[in-house]
Order: sequence, then structure tokens, then C-alpha cells
Amino acid sequence: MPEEATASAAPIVHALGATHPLALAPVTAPPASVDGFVREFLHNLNFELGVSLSASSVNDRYLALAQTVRDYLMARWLDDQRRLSEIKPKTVCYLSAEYLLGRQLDNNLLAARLTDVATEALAACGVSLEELREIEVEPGLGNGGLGRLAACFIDSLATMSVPSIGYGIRYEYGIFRQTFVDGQQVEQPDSWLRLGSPWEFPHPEAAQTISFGGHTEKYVDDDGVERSRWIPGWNVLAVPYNYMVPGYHNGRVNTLRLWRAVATSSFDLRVFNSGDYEEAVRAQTYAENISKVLYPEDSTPQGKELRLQQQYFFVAASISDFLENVLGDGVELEKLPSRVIFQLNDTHPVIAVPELMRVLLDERRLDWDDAWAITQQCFAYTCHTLLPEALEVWSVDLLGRLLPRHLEIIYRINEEFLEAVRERFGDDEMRIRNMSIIGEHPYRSVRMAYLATVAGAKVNGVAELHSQLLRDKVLPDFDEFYPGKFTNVTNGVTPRRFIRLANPDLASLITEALGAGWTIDLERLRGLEAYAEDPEFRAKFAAVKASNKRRLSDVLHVRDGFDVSEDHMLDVMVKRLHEYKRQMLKVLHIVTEYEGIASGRVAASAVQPRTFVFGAKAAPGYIMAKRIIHLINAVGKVVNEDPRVEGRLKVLFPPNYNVTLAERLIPAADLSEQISLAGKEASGTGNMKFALNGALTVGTDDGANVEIRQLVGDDNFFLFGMTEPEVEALWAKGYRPADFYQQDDDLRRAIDLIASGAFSDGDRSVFEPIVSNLLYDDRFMVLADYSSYIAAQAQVDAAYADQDAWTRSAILNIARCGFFSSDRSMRDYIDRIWHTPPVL
Ligand code: 26V
Repeated sequence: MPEEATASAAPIVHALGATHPLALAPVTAPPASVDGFVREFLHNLNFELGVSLSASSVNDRYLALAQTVRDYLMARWLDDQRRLSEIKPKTVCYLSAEYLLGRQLDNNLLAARLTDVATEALAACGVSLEELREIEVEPGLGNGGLGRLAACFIDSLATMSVPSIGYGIRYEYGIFRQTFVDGQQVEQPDSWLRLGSPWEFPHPEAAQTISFGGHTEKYVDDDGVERSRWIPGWNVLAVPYNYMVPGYHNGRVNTLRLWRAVATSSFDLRVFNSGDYEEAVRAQTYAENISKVLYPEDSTPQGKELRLQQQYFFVAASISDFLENVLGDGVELEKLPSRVIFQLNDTHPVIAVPELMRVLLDERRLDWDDAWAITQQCFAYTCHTLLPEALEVWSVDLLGRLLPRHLEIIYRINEEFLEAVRERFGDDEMRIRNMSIIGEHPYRSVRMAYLATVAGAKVNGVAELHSQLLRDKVLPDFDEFYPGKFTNVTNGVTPRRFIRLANPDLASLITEALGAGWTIDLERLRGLEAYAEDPEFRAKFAAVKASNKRRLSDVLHVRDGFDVSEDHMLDVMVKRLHEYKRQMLKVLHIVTEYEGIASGRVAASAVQPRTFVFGAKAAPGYIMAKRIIHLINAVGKVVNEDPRVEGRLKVLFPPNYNVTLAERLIPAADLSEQISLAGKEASGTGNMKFALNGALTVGTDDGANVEIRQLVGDDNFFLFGMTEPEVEALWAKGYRPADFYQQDDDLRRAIDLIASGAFSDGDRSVFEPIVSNLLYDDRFMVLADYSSYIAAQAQVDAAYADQDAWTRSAILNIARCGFFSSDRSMRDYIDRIWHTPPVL
């Protein structure tokens, strides 16, 4: 290995002050030399990939480059693992079924300060770094906000030198690739591993055996204690795949460990020899299905057996890995809470609670009370939703079949919990029924959010409003029973990926103004407030925005044949397609604008030229969401082909919105659409990314929008719509969408136009289900917020007409949103929940 990879860094105390958690991060050695990098790159190309430079494909070069970057990080990674195993600090084990990582190459180059060296070294070899960047396939191992949040958090933890391991599943197929056929979503498998996966390190020798099924037996142990024993029915192997998680410029490399399911034996040779080839591999196929594919549903749990298998598979492997490989020998289990906190990312990993109990009771022979006391200190739970249908429940039937011992344990936890509730509140049967971990209707089931709440030392929501509603509406009895257990940690996003990498020109402009420290101390963006008043700075900022629009246009041109005009307002709504997020409200606005101009009632010159951009995947089984995608495409086609609105209105819906596309879209946006029905979006994180890139928000008082508006100020935010209490009141009184339709001419014209078949070649039946949903059956009250939304959009238009004032607002948005760094979120978790200080 060349000396650059092992050169040790002198720790440099950062200028933030010693109490700042980021302040003590050691900084890596000066960048490697160009010559050294060239040698390493060619070595990898020749000796690892077996090709000469002249014969190599772009993919070969990409793989060789990735390996080179890895090699530079390797010494640090190994050293950190060794040091941490000696120091034995308290470690965060982040348990998440999803990690939406985005591309790795650029991030790892940046973290290791290798970008310039690599660019030069590759140029010396006649290779363009840009071309290699573009070939990387992002690991789409998540659905949306929850998975991306996990990726931001592990980036921040590494950057803050906090001992942590991310645990999850190495899905062979991530979130589906979306295409449109005749405007309708078609899903294709995402075979992200097809061209090789240079960032992972498989360790088949370290596989864990994970059991399922079978039955339990009672027996009396040598001490006369009655115990249970699980006799499983079948096993699979969990093979760890390790990924580096490099901190930004601090020389730290943490680990993300994703598990792959592999059969315990590849096939039955006797059956194979008898000629039944399919039967011979059946068991293997069954076992390996567990990590085959990510479930693409992002809100309504289906109660599918394979999903529960996935959940248990990865948490059982993770707990066992932590206890056996990370914790080390000779640790008294009573001390476990001082060594680990398992953070439950939503309910998906909650089966970890009875699993830890099972290990402590059945394998480590603790008695119940000791095991439970330990378990209750080792878990904390984050809830990411408010929609009742998104709260996971497992039928007792299924759970008992797949994990019989765990069901026993859950029953006992519930028994003791309800006993304590009775002691406190008396025989209030209504309350007992409401609080029971076991629900009875419509079938007997385990309520995973309740189990997590009972077991967790802390329970948090992901934005102020969400945490408040969680306490008051979703789990009020629990809040009363466990004072102090509930808390809030507002989400955040990593400024490394979402500003520094995604928006390099803005990053340079900020650094020019404020110096380099903002990337790890985002509150420093405050310093931009003064620059908002500086015409020269505003001009530079406007130039960056324009150049980001050109860059987006180039990307979309190659990708989808779309062109983005620099002098259009770029109005962007990107997020999963869900009724509660209300893409339909956006459609109604577009149709209103279109109808006004097309009918001649509104002069085209009276509206600001705008390009509306959508990005959204619908869960494959979510029919209404898919209809809405179809409608957006249909409206886009008509609008884009109508000469009456040419140069004024344009609708773009690039397919397959993902992290990579987000990184191009967000820096180019002028307007960020955050228009969920108040009380339904737990937080949102796209909203933060847009604001931090200088887009203004048009939004409801929902999720983290509330906090964004408080910080940026009403003058720099377009608020509209009902508040959460107003939503509740209207719903209680009886929401009558037809009244809104009758009373608002613009609304009626927009809906009538859709209903008329104007966007479906005259076929009125195509979008009829959408129209009747809006008029008769809409839980998310789109029509109730329509007029207020249209009014807000008029304000947007008026504001955009004054470009200089708009730019000032955009800069103020950036300046005031430093709070939304995921470093701050991590600090909150550390201070209030985990108590895991940085270890340098
Ligand atoms: C539920 C299910 C159910 C079954 C199959 C797969 C699956 C995957 C995810 C979920 C939970 C959805 C909850 C979720 O993604 N919440 C989002 O979390 C973001 C990060 O906290 C937050 O910003 C969004 O507002 C919230 O919707």
C-alpha cells in the first residue's frame, strides 16, 4: 500500500470551542499525491480488474477508481475499528430496514479530501472523473424520507466521531425503477448490483444463523426455575456486508452493516440426483428471498409474512453481532445499557425488543425482571408517521407461527404492563383495552408502536408539531403513564451531500463569504443574513441559480429529452406520491392556470413563466396514486403541446425520481411545494433541502414546515391552508367538498375540465375516479384548501416579478435554516436520548 493511505494525521483542534461536539474532530493528513493516486488507480485496474487502461470500459475505470478511494480510507477504517474495540465506548446501533444512500463515489472522495487529486490523476490517465461519476448506480435501499434520513444520520455520526453502527438489509433489488408507458407508471426491477458493487465488503465467514418457526417447550432448569425453550423449524444464514461511512474531513470511518440472506445449504443433492431440480433448490430459494427485494410500500403495512421475516432476520443478526462481536468478552450484561443504545427507526425493527429479551432469558439465563430492566434501557423508538393505517400490526396468528417464542415474550410483557396500568389507573377496562399491546379488532394482533413505546427508554417524533400530535392524539394514555418518555427531535439533512456536493457553486459562494467551517457547523450560515443586503452578493447568488438551472436542463435533456428554460420560475414538487401529500392540489393549480389562459380570461403575459416539475413514485398497489401519476402526465402533455400557453407554462415529470435526481433538481429550484394536509406529514425533509438551497417554500402549517417558517419569517415563506385544529374542526363538523366546488368558479372550471376528458382524448371515464374522490370521498380535503392555495400562488407570482427581492428572500432562507443540519439532529439525540459522546 502506498504511504499516503497509511500516513497518520495529527489531530487538529477545530476552532469551534472545546464543548462543541464537532470541535475536536481530528483532521486527516494532507491530500495524497497525484502520482501516488495514478499508481494506485492503474494497479487496481490492472491487477484487481485484469484490464489495461486502453482496453478498459468506463465501468472498469469506475470500479478501479472506487477501489482506489476505498484503499485510501481503509487504514482509517481498520484503525477506528481497532481503537473502538479497545476503548469500548457506548455505541449507537441504528436499526433501520431502509438506507437510501445515494451515490457513494463523490461523497467518499469529498470526505477523504481526494476530489482534486483524483481529478488530476485521472486526467493524467486521459480519463474524465465526470464520466465515471455518471455511471454509478445508486443503492436505492429505501422508499423515501425515512430511508434517506437514516443515510443522513450515519453521515453526521461519522462526521461527529460518534461510535455507531448502522444495521440494515442488503436488498438485492432496491426501490423499483419507474418508467412511464402512455403516461402510466410501470415498475422495473432495480438490479443495482449488476455491474459490481465496489463499496461493499462481504464476510461470509462471519455469517449468523437466524431461526424461524417451530415451537416452544417448557422445562425446569437446574435451579428449579421454569423456562421456555425454542425449537425452531428452519434456519437461514445472515451474511454481513460492510460499507464504509467516512466522516467529513475528520479521518473517521464508521460502519454500515447490511445483512444478506443465504440458505444454510445450497440444495438437496438427493432430490437433485433424482431429477427434481426445482424441488432440490426450493428451500434455498425460499430462504434467500428474505433479502431479495425492498418492499415498495411506504405507508400502509400489508402484514405480509416475508416482511416480518425481513424484519426479524436483520434485527436478530444485528443484536447477535453486537453482543458477540462488538461488545467483547467478559461484559456483565447488567452493564449493557452503558455500552449500547438500539435506535428503532419506526416500527420495522421493533421485533428486536422480544429478541433481546429472548437472548437474555434463554441464552444468557437471566431472570425476567433483570432482562426486562436491561431491555428497557437499551432501546429508543422514533415514530415517523401519524396516519393510523401506517402503524404496523402483526397478526398473532402469523407472529406465533413464525416466531413462537417471541409471541410468548410479548404476551408476558403485555401482561405485566397492563398490570402496572391497572395499579395506576384502576380497573378502567376501556383504557386497558386502548393501551394493550395486543389489539382484538378486526383480528388479534400485536401493535408494534405500543410495544416500542413500552420498551423504549424514549419515544420521539420527528418535528415539533408531529411530536405534539403523537402525544396528544396517537398515544395520549402512554404519555400520561410515562411522564418524560416522549420527546421531539426535529429531522435534519446532511449539508455535505445536499449543499456541498449537490450545489458546488453555492458552496463556493458561501465559503467565499463565510470561510470553510459551515459544512460542519451549519448555524454559521447565519452570517449570510448580512450578505442578503449586498447587491453584488445577490447578483452572484442569482448567477449560481441560473447556472444550476442550465445544469439541470443538460441532465434532463440527456435523460428524458426535456429542456428547462433559465428564465422560468422552477416550481418543484418531489416526494412519494400519496394522497395526504396532495399532488392533486398542485394539479388543480396547474389546470386553473392553464384553463385561465387557454380560455382567454387571463392574459398569458399576466402570469410569470413557470416550469412545474414533479418527481414521484407510487407504491405499485396504490391505485389512486397511480391514477394521479397518469393525470399529471396527461395534463403535462396537453399543456406542453398547447401553443396558447407556450413559453408561459410547462409541466415536466421526469420518471424515476431518486437521490441522484434530487441532487440536480433541488439546487435549481425557485419554489418548493410542501402542501400536505396539516397534521399528516410527520416532518418532511425535502422541505429542508430546498430551503437550504435557496428555494422559497409554499407550504401548509405541517411537519417541519412550521419550524422552517418560524425561522425564515413570514415574509420569506408562502403560508396557506387550514391549521391542524381547523382541519380537525372541519372534519368533525362534516367536510362537504361539493360546497367548495359550487362556490368557487375557478375550482369548478378546473375540475370540470378534468372531468370533461380534456386530458384523456375526450374519454370521461379515465379520470372520473379522481374527480369523484375529490368531490365525495377525500380524507385529505384538497378542495378545502384550494382557494387559499391559489391565493398563495398569486403572491408567489407577484413576489417572483421582483427578482432582486426574491433573491434576497432566497438568501435569507439559507441563512436561517442552519438548524436543519442532521448534525444538529444527532446532537439532540445524543444529548436527550443516547448519551453517547464523540470518541476521537
Ligand atoms: C411503512 C412501511 C409499511 C410497510 C412496508 C414498508 C414501509 C416502509 C416505510 C413505512 C413508514 C413510512 C413512514 C415514513 O416514511 N415516514 C416519513 O419519515 C420521514 C422521516 O422522518 C418524514 O420526513 C416524513 O414526513 C414521513 O412521512
